[in-house]
Amino acid sequence: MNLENLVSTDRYLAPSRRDAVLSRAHAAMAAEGSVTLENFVLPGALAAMLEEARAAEADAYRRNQGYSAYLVQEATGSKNHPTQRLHRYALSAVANDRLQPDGALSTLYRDREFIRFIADILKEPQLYPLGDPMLGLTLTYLRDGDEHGWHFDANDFVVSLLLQDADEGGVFEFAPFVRSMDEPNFETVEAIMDGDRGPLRAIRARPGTLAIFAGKRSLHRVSPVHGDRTRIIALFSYDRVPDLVHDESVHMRTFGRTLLHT
Ligand SMILES: O=C(O)CCC(=O)C(=O)O
Ligand SMILES: [Fe+2]
Repeated sequence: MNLENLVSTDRYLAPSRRDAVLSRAHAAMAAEGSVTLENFVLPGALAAMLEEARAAEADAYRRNQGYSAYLVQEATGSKNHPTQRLHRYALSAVANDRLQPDGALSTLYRDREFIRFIADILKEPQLYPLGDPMLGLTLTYLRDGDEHGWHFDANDFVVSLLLQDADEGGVFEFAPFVRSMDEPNFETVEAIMDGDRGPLRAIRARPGTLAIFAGKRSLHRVSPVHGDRTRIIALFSYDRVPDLVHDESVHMRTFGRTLLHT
């Protein structure tokens, strides 16, 4: 299995297209912190990925809990402060150690030309797949009534690939660059948490869309899913250094198990 069998190289990666794709991506990243590439994955590969995701679903770890949108060390203020509020995470997740190492998802995640393309979109000199056997490539499932509440990401960026959309809801909503690392802009964040939709953009992606999102500065969520069809998305993590492995506490929180107790 090589990249030509997995993604639309004609549209995105061919030498005649690549430069134009990258300039559009750079403009979108600068304006909104987000790039979406529709029909990135070819229909046959998408079907194979979805089959793999469905096969792993029974093994998914379910969470239904309130979390702060912020990291623990960012907490400040009193009870109703944006850093103290809890937002509902009702979702199930599968780690890459439950997926086939030679399957379509893992093959794409590790493909050098694909990683080079992502690095070029992000203007990063080098990116590497994680050494983490659980958190490099994960799948998230949102069923009827589930949601992925408001948060900022700890990582600078994430690459996602929607495999199946929900009947209703499951929309990715975000406030582009609502904060910087110097200016937390709590007033706007609080207004959004209280229901102000003014600063928000929404992406209702179609399956096969690749999205690259810089989520550290942009508050975001996945709105509640309704209906029989589960929203299934693959999340690819990369880092600037090779072989990154996250702490046990992150494995425990995301999958309810550690590397030693799988
Ligand atoms: O499911 C999505 O579209 C986004 C997921 C997300 O925000 C995250 O995993 O941090
Ligand atoms: Fe996120």
